[in-house]
Amino acid sequence: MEEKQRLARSGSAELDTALIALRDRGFVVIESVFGRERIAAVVQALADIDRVKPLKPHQPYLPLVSPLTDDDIARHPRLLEIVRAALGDDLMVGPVGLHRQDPGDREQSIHRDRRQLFDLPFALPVYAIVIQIALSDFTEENGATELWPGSQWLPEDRAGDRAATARRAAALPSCPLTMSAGDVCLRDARLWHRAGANRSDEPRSMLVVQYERDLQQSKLVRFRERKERSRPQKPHS
Ligand SMILES: O=C(O)CCC(=O)C(=O)O
Repeated sequence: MEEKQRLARSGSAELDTALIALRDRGFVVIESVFGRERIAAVVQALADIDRVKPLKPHQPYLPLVSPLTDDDIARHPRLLEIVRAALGDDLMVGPVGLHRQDPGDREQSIHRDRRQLFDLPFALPVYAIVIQIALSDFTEENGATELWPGSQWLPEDRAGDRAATARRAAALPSCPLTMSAGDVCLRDARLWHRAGANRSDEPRSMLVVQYERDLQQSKLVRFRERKERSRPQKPHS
């Protein structure tokens, strides 16, 4: 109901479409968020960092240097509008990271970045969103991420049982996340996905940023308030 109200209020066709796709398929692609020059500046910055200290293909924390720390990367207004509409305003943002599939890299195992919050027979709304900023074109040949649309709603396998996830995923349709450099994918962090095998001779790279509802903090604050109210008053001596 809350989400329907948000959709009705938003008044922007792009926002409405994005929220519906994020809810139903678990991901949405926004095209051409970044122009060629902006992507080239990011790629150059990564090459400069790499010369000083070689970057790992999966590097969750990149150094805090411009343009990686610039407002448009982790807090782009078009992306933030969607993230806020889906997660609310009480947000936490993670570091900017790098995911690279190098030539010859095999596909990953199918996984979720975040688990369902509870072991219940139904799923709760999205609580974390992963933003993938394509630094190169994503093709089936160079290892585009493979996604299982709708899998964000599926119950959990036992912790870490990726073989069980693979068996279930084999019976369900998947699609390659093909996109151009400068496009951005926002996906529910519970969506099943994996990096594809890179059969090309060029690396396939993206920046990754994660947003999530600040669930932990709001719980602690409410608990503290309740405790303080019920604490018995000490008699004055
Ligand atoms: O590189 C990709 O396409 C996905 C990477 C990923 O899912 C991961 O490393 O957790």
